[in-house]
Amino acid sequence: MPADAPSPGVDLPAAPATAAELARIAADRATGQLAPPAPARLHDVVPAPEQVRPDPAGDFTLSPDAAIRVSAAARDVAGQLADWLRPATGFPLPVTDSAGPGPDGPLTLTLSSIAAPPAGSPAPAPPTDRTSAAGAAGGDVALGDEGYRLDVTATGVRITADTPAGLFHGAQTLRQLLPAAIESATPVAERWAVPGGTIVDRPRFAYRGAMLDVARHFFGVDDVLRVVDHLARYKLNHLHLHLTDDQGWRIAVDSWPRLAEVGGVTGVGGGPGGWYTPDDYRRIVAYAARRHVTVVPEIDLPGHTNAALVAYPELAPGKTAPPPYTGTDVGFSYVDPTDERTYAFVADVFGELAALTPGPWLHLGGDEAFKVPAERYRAFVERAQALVAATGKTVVGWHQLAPAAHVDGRVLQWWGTNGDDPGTADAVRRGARLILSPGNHAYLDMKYAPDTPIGHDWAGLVDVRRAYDWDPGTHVHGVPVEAVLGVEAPLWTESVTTRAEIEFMMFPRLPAVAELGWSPRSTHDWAGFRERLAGHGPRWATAGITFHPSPEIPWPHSATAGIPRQPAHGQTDTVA
Ligand code: TNX
Repeated sequence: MPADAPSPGVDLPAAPATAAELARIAADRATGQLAPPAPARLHDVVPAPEQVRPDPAGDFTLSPDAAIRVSAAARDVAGQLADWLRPATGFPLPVTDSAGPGPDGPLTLTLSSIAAPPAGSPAPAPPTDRTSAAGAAGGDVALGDEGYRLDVTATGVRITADTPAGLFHGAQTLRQLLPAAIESATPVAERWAVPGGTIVDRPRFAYRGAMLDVARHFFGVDDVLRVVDHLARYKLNHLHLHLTDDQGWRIAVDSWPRLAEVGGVTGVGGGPGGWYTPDDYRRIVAYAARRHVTVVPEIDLPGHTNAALVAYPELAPGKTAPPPYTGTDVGFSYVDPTDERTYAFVADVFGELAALTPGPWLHLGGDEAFKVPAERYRAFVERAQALVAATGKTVVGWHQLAPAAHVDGRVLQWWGTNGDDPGTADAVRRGARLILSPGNHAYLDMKYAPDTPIGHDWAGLVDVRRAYDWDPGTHVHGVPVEAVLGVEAPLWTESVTTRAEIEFMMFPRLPAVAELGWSPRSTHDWAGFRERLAGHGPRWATAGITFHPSPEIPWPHSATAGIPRQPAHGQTDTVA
């Protein structure tokens, strides 16, 4: 089979009754049909690391008496690593202080926050340079805020980084280098081998995120925490929560209590809705922070505000409450830009949100306010930007904010489908930075294929190749890579109602976008990516993560006959 031919994938049900059923069946079939995975190779990591130097003589096997030895600053990451490894191995994996007495034997995992090569180990040869001049200089690179170095030798594994975030990313890489059975929640008899060699790794972009729309359909705290775990696996470091929209207001605001109490009880399709209390929100923020993920809360203004108007008719242009909205149209609602009460509301809401949010960003929306004339819109968002800036946070907004005056640090989230966008390029010239979320590549709510049972197709179909094959550094004409803060994959939830459906739309596209955000451009290679990604299917299946068994990916499988398939991107659906 040529490298790019569609692979016989995992069986899909002929006619799924519901999307939830499809997701469940996909997960079951994936578990049943995936062949025992091949051992991980050092190059198999997603997102692709900056430098990889395999050393077959350095393979390491984790044994029952292994301990994780750490410096004080690395304790929390070590605790999380132990939590990932204990269930499947059944090993105790004590976390011990590297400064104190204790075993320093061959079966020790060491996390250290000091960027130095392992004591007593031979100086490693320069890693293969897959990317940059840094590698050619001998792998002696500054690891920065999020980078790490992973050394696997026959006698141990060491992760070094300058920061806990770097150690955490290194620990996630180590997790991927163990057999897929490491994802099991119960002990498995397995040889816990890690391929030998050295990885030196740093992100290409500082901002790597995903968005969850909790407004169209509400998702409880536990669902959000699980999404944080998904992000963290792939080194994404921002979770954007779309907290408000026409169909529901999802965050309690003390000074305007009806927003949640009245505006929060609806959702698309007439569901019960829901909202986060300040403690719920703090729980999400704290859980994310421990995984080095920053929460970016969005209050969408001036449009997408029907739920707020139901709660507070004084904010409505006609001063009468509209009926609650549970459909999926956009662009009809807006807060009254001519009333001073509206600006008090904006200041109060962002003031409370800023106080709850340790991260630097507040997202003020700005999209699809079709009923507000251009000049009024501009004046409104300029005041709203100033009110956000007055909280001490940095303004983020959809790229419709582009015509407004620049405020210090302003970031625009670009969701266009055509990179020819002079208005956005002009805003960048005036100082804005961009988060890239092109609808026809990064939108996780687009269907994979015509028969995907949930999702939209207004931006086209987004299969895995389309999610992967674009370059955030050159995507918008006239925007230099230096102005690109990073990438984000948004998941709008008009048609997404369950945790399984969230995962079905995220996997396997989320890792594709994650790789664009993290990996150096020189590693970009669809043929290699689909091979590396294939090995993650058994991991997700073992972890109970629902995924779309995309026919573009050569999943390990045992059954090859009689499997209905969809055409891969640019391919026919015949088997070579
Ligand atoms: C456009 S993308 C929207 C959302 C919808 C989405 C559906 C953006 C900033 N606005 O209101 O949910 O399309 O794909």
